[in-house]
Amino acid sequence: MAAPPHTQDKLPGDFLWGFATASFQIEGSTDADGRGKSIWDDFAKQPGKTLDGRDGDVATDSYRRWQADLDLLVAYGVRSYRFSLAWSRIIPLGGRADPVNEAGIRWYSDFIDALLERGIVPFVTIYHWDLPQALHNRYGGWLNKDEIVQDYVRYSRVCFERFGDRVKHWLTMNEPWCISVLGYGRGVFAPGRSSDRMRSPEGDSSTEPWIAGHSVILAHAHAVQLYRSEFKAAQGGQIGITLNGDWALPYDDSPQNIAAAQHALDVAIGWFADPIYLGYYPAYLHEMLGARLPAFTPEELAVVKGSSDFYGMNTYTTNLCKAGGEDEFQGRAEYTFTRPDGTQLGTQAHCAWLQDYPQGFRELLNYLYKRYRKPIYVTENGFAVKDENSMSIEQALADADRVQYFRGACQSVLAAVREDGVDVRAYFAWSLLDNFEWADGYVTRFGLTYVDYETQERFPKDSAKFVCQWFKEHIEPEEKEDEDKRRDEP
Ligand code: GBH
Repeated sequence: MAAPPHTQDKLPGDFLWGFATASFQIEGSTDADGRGKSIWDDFAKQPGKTLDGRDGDVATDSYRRWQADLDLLVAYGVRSYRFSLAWSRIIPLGGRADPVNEAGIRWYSDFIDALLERGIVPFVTIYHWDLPQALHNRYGGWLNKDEIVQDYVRYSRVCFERFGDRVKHWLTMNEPWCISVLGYGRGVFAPGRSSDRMRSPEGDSSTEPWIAGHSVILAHAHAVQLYRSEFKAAQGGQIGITLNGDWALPYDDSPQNIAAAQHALDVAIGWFADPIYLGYYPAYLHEMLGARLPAFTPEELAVVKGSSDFYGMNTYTTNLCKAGGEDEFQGRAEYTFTRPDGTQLGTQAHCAWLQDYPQGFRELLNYLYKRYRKPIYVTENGFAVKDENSMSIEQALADADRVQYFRGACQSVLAAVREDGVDVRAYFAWSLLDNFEWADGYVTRFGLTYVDYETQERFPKDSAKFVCQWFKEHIEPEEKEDEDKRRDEP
């Protein structure tokens, strides 16, 4: 596609921007309208699984307060909203022979209509970690490739059939690394399996995460194959996967630390991106895991390779990487934010794993575009201000560190597009609202909108105002033709 003439300081007129959320983190109403249980329902209730001991039963009450969320999106003037579907609302027991739940389907269908009526493009994640509990109980969920692939494909079929006339942007999976490593390796996320007997009564962290990851890749790929063969011609949408991945910098310029940074990327990103975009697991994964790495059959590989129309990118930070670590999930690199001279890489967030380093975001955009050659959709990016949860609401709304984070991030996107020639087409800030932050409970707040959990009232933070203003100023006016086209869309 020939690039239209443009100004250096603006993004193309069709650039999509907005905010992202995920079903279990916001919906609450876990018993409403025939929803089945997900693996997060009871996991969060077990002692010690969340920082504050709280669960997702209410969250931001968005299943009931969807109108308030919609009003926010309209007030913010977003072009798009990324949210996820709860499998257990659509097929309560999850499996391919289990009944679909019309009430759950209706809720999402109405919500999609409401977005479209307001000119907001729905960007839909099919799976953001809330596996139906019944599938875990029946056959071990992601550990059972043959079963889960068929069940996931059937679930995806229902989504395409029921929403695909209106949804033109699909994400199959959110962050397979997190599903695999945090759910089946470190055991900090549901279903909480690991070799750590203090944490989990069962599990094998040396094999299960790699097995789970393999299933996730195959389920994704088969759902994409289904979309392309039966739905794409009529519905005309795009479908892909979204991967988490942070930039990796060598701690210093020693050869072993330079190698460590590449190994970190090979496991954080290449584990999934290399098979999906290039058609093979990274050599380093074979080297590190040997026979523990599941193998694709040639037939499977034919489905996996090329199974994403774009690169969906969730990114938050940059890690300095040192060789000599033990953690296979980081490619045996040790991560730090402290430079050799003792200074910090950037501003520290509330969670230990996150510092603000916008240069790293720009470098990662370049790395991914060069390596995988796909248009990039940034589907998550965000920051949790330190101690925000213990501030007064007024203090929390003045979230200067988060404003600073998004200023850097937005400038990195613009520079990557206009100066480096990277094809970035969308940007979603995580998150529309403070919400259930998984193992952190409600302690860590990622929202650009503050949620008062006593009243469920929503208050825009300074960062929300900043991001909205920035995109209003930095997107070229759409050509007349495009506007007409958009209005004609269903
Ligand atoms: C995203 O993951 C999620 O998609 C989203 O649901 C979540 O709310 C958001 O981040 C904010 O956390 O120290 O072992 O726990 C981001 C990628 C990768 C970031 C794992 C946290 C910590 C590993 N995540 N990382 S661990």
